[in-house]
Order: sequence, then structure tokens, then C-alpha cells
Amino acid sequence: MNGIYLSLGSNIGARAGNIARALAELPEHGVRVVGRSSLYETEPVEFLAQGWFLNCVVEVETDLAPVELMRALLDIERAMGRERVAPKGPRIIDVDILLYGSRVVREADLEIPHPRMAERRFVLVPFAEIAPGGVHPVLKKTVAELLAETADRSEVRLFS
Ligand code: PH2
Ligand code: MG
Ligand code: MG
Repeated sequence: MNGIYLSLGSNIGARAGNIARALAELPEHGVRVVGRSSLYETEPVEFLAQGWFLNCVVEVETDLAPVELMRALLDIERAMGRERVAPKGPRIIDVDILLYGSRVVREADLEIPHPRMAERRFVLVPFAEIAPGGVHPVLKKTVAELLAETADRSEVRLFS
């Protein structure tokens, strides 16, 4: 069965430290990290006039329902002082739900699977590192297939 997967990104300040802090906060909210990808340095997409990001994907376990999980992630972002300057613009931390098992959620404030995940190498490359066989429940394709087929050509490099 599909697990629950989150994408983390940061392109302001101590990027690796920001991601580490968000990961450390997850257990305080009832979210256990059971797998994580490497960190990748990634070219900004969609909103281009901003610095490169660090991104990773983690697998988690939680009893929180999708909306509760989203609220917990927003709490973590707020506690870390995230300001929403521009949509898709620079941010200290961004934590998004990619997949929640095979659940499909289509609400105004929450969409799962993440609506743009198939168009983003900064998601698909780290995702394929930890779960190439994860299945997108709407597109009915694996993460490895989505990565092979994506039209996105933006750069994603292993960060060391
Ligand atoms: N997040 C965005 C928009 N663009 N580009 C990269 N490389 N990484 C991101 O996390 C990212 C982005 C909106 O959430
Ligand atoms: Mg977000
Ligand atoms: Mg996002």
C-alpha cells in the first residue's frame, strides 16, 4: 500500500537547518518520519526570480486525518516564522502533502495528491529515491514513471 509522503523545501536562510528543524518538529505533532530522501539543491520553478531551494521528500506515519495533517504542517511553518510574501515565492520553509496513501482529497484548501507533483522534478527526483514504486492514485502511474515522463527539465542536484 502507498504510504504518506511529504515534500519539504527552503530557499531562505540556513536552508538545511530549516529543513532539519521542520523534521524535528513533526513528532511533536504526532507525525513520525519513517523514511527520508537525500537533500537536493534545486532550480526554482514556476516563480523563477528567487534563489535555489533545498528540497527533500519524507515518508511519515500518523493517525492525523489529511486535513489535520495539513493544519499541523501549517503550524510548523508558522512557528518557524514563514511569511507569505509572494505565491510560490521565497520561503524559509514549505511542507506539503504529496500523497496520503491512496486517498484523493479535492477541497478548496487541500488537494491530495499534490496537484503539481507530476510537473516538478524537485519533487519527483527525491521521491523516486525513496519510493519509486509509489502509485499516484489518480494518474495510476508510479513515481518512477512520472519522473521518466515529466516535461520538467529544471535542474536537481544531489546536495552534499
Ligand atoms: N516550491 C514552489 C515553487 N517553486 N521550486 C523549487 N525548486 N523547489 C520548491 O520547493 C518550490 C519551487 C512552491 O511551493
Ligand atoms: Mg505549501
Ligand atoms: Mg509548495
